[in-house]
Amino acid sequence: MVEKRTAIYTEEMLDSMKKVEAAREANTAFEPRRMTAEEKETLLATYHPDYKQDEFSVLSVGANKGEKVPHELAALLQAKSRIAAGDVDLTSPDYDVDVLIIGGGGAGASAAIEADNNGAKTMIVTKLRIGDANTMMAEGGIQAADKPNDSPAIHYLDAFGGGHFAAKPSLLYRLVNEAPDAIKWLNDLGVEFDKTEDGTMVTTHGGGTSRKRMHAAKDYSGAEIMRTLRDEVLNRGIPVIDFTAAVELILDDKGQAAGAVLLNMETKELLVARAKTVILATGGAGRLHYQGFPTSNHYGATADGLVLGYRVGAKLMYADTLQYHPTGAAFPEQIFGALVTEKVRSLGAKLVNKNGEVFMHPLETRDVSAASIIRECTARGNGIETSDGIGLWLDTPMIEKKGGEGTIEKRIPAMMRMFGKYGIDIRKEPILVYPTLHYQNGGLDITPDCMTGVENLYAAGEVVGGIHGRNRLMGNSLLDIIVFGRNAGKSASEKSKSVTTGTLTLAHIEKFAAECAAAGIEDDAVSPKLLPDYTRKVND
Ligand code: MEZ
Repeated sequence: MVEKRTAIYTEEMLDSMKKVEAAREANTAFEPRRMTAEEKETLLATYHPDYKQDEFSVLSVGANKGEKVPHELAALLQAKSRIAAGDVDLTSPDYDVDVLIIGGGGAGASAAIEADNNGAKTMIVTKLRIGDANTMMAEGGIQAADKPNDSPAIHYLDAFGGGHFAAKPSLLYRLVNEAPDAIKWLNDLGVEFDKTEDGTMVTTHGGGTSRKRMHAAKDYSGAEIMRTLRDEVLNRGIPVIDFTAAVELILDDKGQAAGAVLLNMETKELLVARAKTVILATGGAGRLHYQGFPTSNHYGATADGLVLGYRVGAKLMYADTLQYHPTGAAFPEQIFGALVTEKVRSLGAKLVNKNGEVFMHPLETRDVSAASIIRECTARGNGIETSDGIGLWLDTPMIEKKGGEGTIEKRIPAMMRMFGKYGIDIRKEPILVYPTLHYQNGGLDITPDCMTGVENLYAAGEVVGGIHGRNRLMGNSLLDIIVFGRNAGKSASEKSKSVTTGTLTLAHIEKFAAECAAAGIEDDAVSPKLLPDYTRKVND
């Protein structure tokens, strides 16, 4: 097999693959030990990107003044607005709704469905199209403790420990307790979860889970969930304004959130949406490429909601902690950084270094796994060079040795197709992986009812921080977008029934700019970023 692949692999790769093949039988049977708590702490402090102090800036203004966030995020949080208050006429809004939802991913769609159920006049605005979101990219599954040997309490303990005991207890409590109902809700809406012939949901382990509670739709669970939610939103006739970004929140003269200034991404026209309540569901920040990492995120993941919320006074929680998914594709270059689902390891593939040695338990939590891979490639010199950097083997043929022929095609067909396009048959050959920027653990600080510190401003999904603490377990993100998306829709629509909106104002723009100037910030950068910039600079 290896000999046939000389066209795409380097000599070093081919030599190393021979060692991996030779060790496969023994490696499949080998049960690596788990690291001790002390070993994990030392490993993280030395190799995890969150611990590199020189990659962070201390904020000089705003609700989190004095706290550190990645340089790239600090620049956006403390940048100028894209607009001036006089650019729009706030007295004659283009849209007038009860609940304005900013973001068209899984959290935004779930919020819209529940707000609609509650009789609210609801509208989604999204800078790309509904479903262009990290939800769509999620692969391995969604957690819920709904099997007889499991319980929300056990789910809580797994997630709390995995997040370094830092999760906001009230949020995590809500996440795990409402998980079984979230699965039922999705199933009833039409999500095609993997089931056995008698209709029982198939569940697997993820890193850091003590029970098999990962529910999946093969390895495109997020796409299947997003398809279902999008259909439901559209079938209900909830208005969705595509290609329209929120560039500034609007407050009223009582300091309550009261709408947003929108930018038509095609015509560049500015529009005003007035709303009794606003839900931020703008997702993550992978396209900021913190520390130069590639990302598994969708094109629009540029931290917009953090910027919008921060500028009107909302507080962030744990904005200094990111998730680097241990297994991003490291080769070939066409899929550099793309997600290789953790389910590959759940099904039995182990991480193997260039000498064919298994160097860690495959289901350590993500931060520990990522740091372990980085150590193996850097300090230990056991990585394999690629055109874009370095990687290690994820020995996918082990899956069929363990689970039998056909397991890969049946359980992870999208992985098989993604690598197959480049001539790599993951049933027969291992694949090269390296950590990729996957998720922001931090974000807006909310109550269990999804309220931020700004009256009538709610948030749900990846834009929120604190649910998972300082590290998230696999499958708890698809879960949080459903649980907190639904809650945001219910809370914001209920609140909208008693809101009287005052006079609209954008006075916060000047106030924030004055604070920045007083702090000596003179950069001309504007935010939110909206889209990443991949244009080559002259001299590149
Ligand atoms: O929760 C996730 O991030 C997830 C399911 C990713 C994956 O590895 O598939």
